[in-house]
Amino acid sequence: MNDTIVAISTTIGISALSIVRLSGKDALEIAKSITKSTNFKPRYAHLKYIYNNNNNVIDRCIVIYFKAPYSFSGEDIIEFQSHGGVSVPKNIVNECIRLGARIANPGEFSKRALLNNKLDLSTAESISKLILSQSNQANEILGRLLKGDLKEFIETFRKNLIEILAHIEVLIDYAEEDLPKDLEISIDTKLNNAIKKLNDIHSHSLSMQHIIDGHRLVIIGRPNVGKSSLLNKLLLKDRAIISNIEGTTRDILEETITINNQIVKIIDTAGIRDSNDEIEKIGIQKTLQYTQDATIIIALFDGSREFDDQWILDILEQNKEKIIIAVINKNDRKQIFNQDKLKEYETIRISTLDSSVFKLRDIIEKKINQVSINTQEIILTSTRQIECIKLCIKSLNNAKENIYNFEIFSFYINEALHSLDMLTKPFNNNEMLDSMFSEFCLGK
Ligand SMILES: Nc1nc2c(ncn2[C@@H]2O[C@H](COP(=O)(O)OP(=O)(O)OP(=O)(O)O)[C@@H](O)[C@H]2O)c(=O)[nH]1
Ligand SMILES: [Mg+2]
Repeated sequence: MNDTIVAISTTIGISALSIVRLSGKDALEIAKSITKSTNFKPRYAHLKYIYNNNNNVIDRCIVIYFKAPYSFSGEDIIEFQSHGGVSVPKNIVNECIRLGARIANPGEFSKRALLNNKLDLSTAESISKLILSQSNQANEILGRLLKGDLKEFIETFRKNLIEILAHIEVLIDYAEEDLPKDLEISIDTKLNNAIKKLNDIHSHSLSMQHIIDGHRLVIIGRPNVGKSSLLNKLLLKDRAIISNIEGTTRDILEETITINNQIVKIIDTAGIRDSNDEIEKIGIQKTLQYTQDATIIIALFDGSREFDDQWILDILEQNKEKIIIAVINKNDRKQIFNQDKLKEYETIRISTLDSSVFKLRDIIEKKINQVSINTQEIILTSTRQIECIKLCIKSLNNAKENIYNFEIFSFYINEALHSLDMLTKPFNNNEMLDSMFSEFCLGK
């Protein structure tokens, strides 16, 4: 963290403006050197020429100096608001490097902000998701987290646990049979409420994951029913190989489309049948796995064949809580498929050879819109956060079972507090932080 880092924080391409960020102990000196000026008042917009090594002007831009520790990273930061395009911001970066800065790693500004206590871990994760978010709802949910709602919730929750610990300290002087009944009940109630609250956040987060990361729509069916043809038609491009040979798709194909401002990941799978082919068997296993993780299942049937799809109905039976749409394909041919078997599910007949697929798209849109979204509840945005909360719940449950054994009880409450701390506070595991921040984009 002793060196000075630089990166272009905006997308490289034709645009009116670009932002180059420089952070670290030499930031101000570098800025003075490439602007040939000494006068930088913190938090003021200065209009300056930028010079290269040959004394030629590269650009005229706004330069803002954020003096440490009052900056995003907690270090001295210089922000160059240059003209856009490719060469101007790149040249500014090159000049900074010539004067001693090095190019920043992805997420390195945020990592420094975290290590300088300018940002907590949960907010940093929200920012990274916010940058990737494509739907209005995701934007709203993540915006709340950006405000620090999760951090605030954790702090209050932490205080409550510490209060419980304090109560236990009082109880230590009592023999078990002399425990004041009301105190015991109050601790039990507090613990139950705490566990319930965390369980609610946990399940709400899982159910809202598709808003942040996109709905997962899986197409399942017997071989040859037209799954890959449907994928291509929904994508409006020839992505998957299609043939009348059964077992054409063996691996999972995943592509993303946007329906009504929401991300939908469409997953084409290997046809499900009894197969002796080892590779196909692995493909079928994967199909079952992907079906479990999906939020929407399209079960595809061939209308021009007799019903022979009991396997598919069994899978649907096991996934009843999901959005299921039964689609009978090849409607352009003579229909002999018995639709009665599907009466439990919303059913539509289509042909991937004509525009009826767009009616299916409308149904998908309607179903997505029906999913109720509560943007007011706090949610956890990463698997890491979910794991911390799961550990915390486990410790609290253990504490509850040991309410009469004060030492063990306080051990588990402390363990729960530690899991909460892991959610927001930096910890000494550089490798872990590096891998987390590497998922950020450059310049953030
Ligand atoms: N007549 C007709 N043929 C179709 C229709 N949809 C797909 N097909 C044909 O059905 C055959 C199988 O299509 P695919 O899309 O490869 O089927 P799949 O379900 O992906 O098959 P696997 O990958 O083997 O599981 C191809 O010959 C397609 O041209 C349709 O609506 N009408
Ligand atoms: Mg296929």
